[in-house]
Amino acid sequence: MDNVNRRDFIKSIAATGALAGVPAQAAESGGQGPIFLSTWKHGKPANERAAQIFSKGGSLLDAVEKGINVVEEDPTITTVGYGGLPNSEGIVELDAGIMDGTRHRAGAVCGLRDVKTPISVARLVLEKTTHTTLGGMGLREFAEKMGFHFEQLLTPESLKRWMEWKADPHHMTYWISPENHDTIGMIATDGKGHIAAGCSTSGMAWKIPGRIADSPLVGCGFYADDTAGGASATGDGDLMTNYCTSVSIVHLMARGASPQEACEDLLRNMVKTEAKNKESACAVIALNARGEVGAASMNSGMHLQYALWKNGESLLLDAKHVY
Ligand code: SD4
Repeated sequence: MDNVNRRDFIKSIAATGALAGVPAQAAESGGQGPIFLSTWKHGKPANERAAQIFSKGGSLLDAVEKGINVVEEDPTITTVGYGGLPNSEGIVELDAGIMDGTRHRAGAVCGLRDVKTPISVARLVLEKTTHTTLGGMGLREFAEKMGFHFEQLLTPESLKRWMEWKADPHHMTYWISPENHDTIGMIATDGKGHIAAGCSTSGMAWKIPGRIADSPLVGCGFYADDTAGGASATGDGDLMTNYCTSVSIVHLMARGASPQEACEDLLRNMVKTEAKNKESACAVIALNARGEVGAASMNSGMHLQYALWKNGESLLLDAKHVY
């Protein structure tokens, strides 16, 4: 049976219920192995850990969580977790979220202080509560109850950078415009039709305390749905939140777009609504259960590298820019 006929055949028996309980995309995937797709260079070790966890029998969510932990725990990465640059008061505030595309459920944490691994706290919001997103004092108490240790997240390097920023009389603030980026976003498929996604960030350096952007918001920084695929976003989250970036990409895929088409369409739509978005620092990645990958940045000023783990190979690739 050639590929097209095989797909039609699978669709037709799926429609009759003969494959009840098996996602149509799983049937179509041809049983390829797991795939891990992450943002930026640090996505490579994250994917490698995720693949290792999965190969040892961990779930897809375990893989995404533990993969993202690698980046969160690395003090040399100044945009995620421990060592992330702080807010304007010199306090590190972390955002993270994780979503299970099978249960269609997420867990997320906003502005978490003193815990190195916010994605793991988000995972427990998903697994241990009927809530989706926690923030404020209640989040701190939840993390404590779950056994997380509070520790100083500033490293000598991030403290030095904050003090330099603070001492500069002309320093940039978020009452004006943005600075750094490099969030970790990860999307995974098990090759059998299941999708999971996660995202973790320290947000924009020197942000106004309490600022929450796209990364911990379901449908903005991350989204996963077994029936269509998953997506994640990196860059100017204050802007992208207004476009519900990740869910918009997944909905485009649900209507038939490939992950690459969906990523590019989303970025083009942002420019259709507001021409100056062409200059913005926005980038997205997407994956469907057939193992097709998409990655794009808005313009050549934002050069997105993304990491792909597939068939035992761990690659770092350059995303296309739309403008
Ligand atoms: C934020 N979107 O807090 C995040 C930052 C980011 O790559 O993704 N940087 O706005």
